[in-house]
Amino acid sequence: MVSAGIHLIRENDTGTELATFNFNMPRTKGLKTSKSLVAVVMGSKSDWDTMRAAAETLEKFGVAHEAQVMSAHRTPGLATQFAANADSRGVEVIIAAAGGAAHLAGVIAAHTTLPVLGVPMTSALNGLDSLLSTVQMPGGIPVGTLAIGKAGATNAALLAIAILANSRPELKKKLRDFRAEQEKKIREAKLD
Ligand code: RP5
Repeated sequence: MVSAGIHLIRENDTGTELATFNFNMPRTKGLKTSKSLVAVVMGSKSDWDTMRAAAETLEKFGVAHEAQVMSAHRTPGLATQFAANADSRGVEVIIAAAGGAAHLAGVIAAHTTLPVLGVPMTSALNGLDSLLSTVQMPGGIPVGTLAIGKAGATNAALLAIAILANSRPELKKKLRDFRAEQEKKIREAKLD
């Protein structure tokens, strides 16, 4: 039996902290719902510097989310239990980040039919090992794999938002507005 606690990384006035909460009472961000629609998980607290880009993007769009540390290798029971319960808790998309022999996204995907978006972390091999470990899933259990590092973290959140936006017109509008603003900045970019 796995402990009922989960580890959460959360932001407060004094910075980032790692805390443990009851598994059935996830901390959420975003005001639209008390449930997390997106769960961001990562293999180590050392991944948070990169993965906070995913949380910040979800925050910007007002999407309720949670962030937790769990490892396919170091806490296999926790990862399995988390994945098996995510759907019934109301989570709709899982973002899973890991580095090195990066099995977390694949293990999570093995235990849920929710869409799982994998983000390879930079590593001793510049993230190439993480990328291949995450992306090369044998046919049958998909992991949608994003770019290595911060770009992947940001895009994983944007892709999660795009998935949620299919059934949420207000979110689709925010996504279109975001794209329009991004395009405007690039069109107006001035070089020295
Ligand atoms: C992976 O090993 C983690 O996802 C992290 O990217 C990497 C290194 O972890 P630490 O040794 O920093 O905890 O499981």
